[in-house]
Amino acid sequence: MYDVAEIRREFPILGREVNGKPLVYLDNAATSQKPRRVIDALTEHYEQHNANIKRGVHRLAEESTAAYEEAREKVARFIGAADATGLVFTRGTTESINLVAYAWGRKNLREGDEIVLTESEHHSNLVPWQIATQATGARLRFIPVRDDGTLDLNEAERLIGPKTKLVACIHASNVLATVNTVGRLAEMAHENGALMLVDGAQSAPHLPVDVQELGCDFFAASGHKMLGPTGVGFLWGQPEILEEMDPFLGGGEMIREVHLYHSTWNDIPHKFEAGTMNVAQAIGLGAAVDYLEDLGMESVREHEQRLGEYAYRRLSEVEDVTIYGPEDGRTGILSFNLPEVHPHDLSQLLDEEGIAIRSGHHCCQPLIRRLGVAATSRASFYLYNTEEEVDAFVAAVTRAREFFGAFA
Ligand code: C6P
Repeated sequence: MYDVAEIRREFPILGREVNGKPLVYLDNAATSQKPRRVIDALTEHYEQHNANIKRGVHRLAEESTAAYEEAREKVARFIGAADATGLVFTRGTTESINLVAYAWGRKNLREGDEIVLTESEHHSNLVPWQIATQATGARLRFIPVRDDGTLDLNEAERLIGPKTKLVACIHASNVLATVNTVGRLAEMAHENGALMLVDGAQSAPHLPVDVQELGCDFFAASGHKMLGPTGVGFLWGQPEILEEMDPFLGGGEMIREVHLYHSTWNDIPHKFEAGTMNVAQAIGLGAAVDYLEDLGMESVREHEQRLGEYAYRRLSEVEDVTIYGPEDGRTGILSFNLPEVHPHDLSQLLDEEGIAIRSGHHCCQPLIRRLGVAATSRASFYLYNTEEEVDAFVAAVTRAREFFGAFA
């Protein structure tokens, strides 16, 4: 039984007030709040076990290393990986994609090769590929987004061909709330001998994910969006592909032997974990994954879908509102605009009522341009949000609409 009131009690921050009003936190696509269990895991690590990992043979080093490796196993299981050898801890989605763009891209891309992306990519799944293609002479192609916020798969069929070396796509959009059929794109990529990278920043926290079912070669996500601490995320890659890749960063622990003029590399995933990692944060992410698994990702998805549909319906009632993205199959994200209200002014006005939303281009400037606007307002829901919070949000938006409308 999914009990939101009980869930909310586990998130200390949800009990606070902002501007004298109960906090209504609707900026979950930017970062999620943290349950007591994750905060406790960090505290316990620092109070009881803290040591550098993979280096010492003393008790604390062994305990820290074991907890870190256990977190790796948990995250690998959470995304349906066959085992943890392909699971690399990073700082987050951005670093994970940069890792692939540098370590795989520089080795494998040549002039004439193509990387196929979509018009709806977050900057972190666009800029690294711009840098990689500029360095190698490969070029970028883009699958268009249709007016309803879904991908034009006919155009994808046309674009993905023998020159394609990699297809990279967001699983779920942080602006449009679309869930993309990345499994179909993976098939198209593989039919042409290309690899498939999935940006799971907005899917791993919200939907059941199985990398084997998706058929992708790389999957990237951020811990801080899925109840975990900031500073940690992961890249999962097919082990045999990771084996063939060059390292991304050089330094301690990613090596096997170091000589003055050359070095050899450690086994995966350690080859991609240079220097002291964010140990406590990885352990905290393990605790976050335990929490999500206890709730069940099917239940999380159902709750968010129900709440998202309710919010979509309620917000649609506001006069002249434009909501972006498809009507069906959405995640719990609502990007919208009101004719006389600048998104930043709306965010500020809502903040006065204790309601946190985001406004701007959401690090998706090409997509925002494609929508024909300069910015949008965005409310994003998570497993602890309620219908009462949706009502408070819609009431505040309605008041803002009337307030700004009076000056129009
Ligand atoms: N989107 C948002 O408010 P990092 O910063 O590495 O944890 O995640 C980057 C990222 C990559 N892909 C997608 C689809 C994302 O949504 C994000 C982060 C936040 O929408 C911050 S811009």
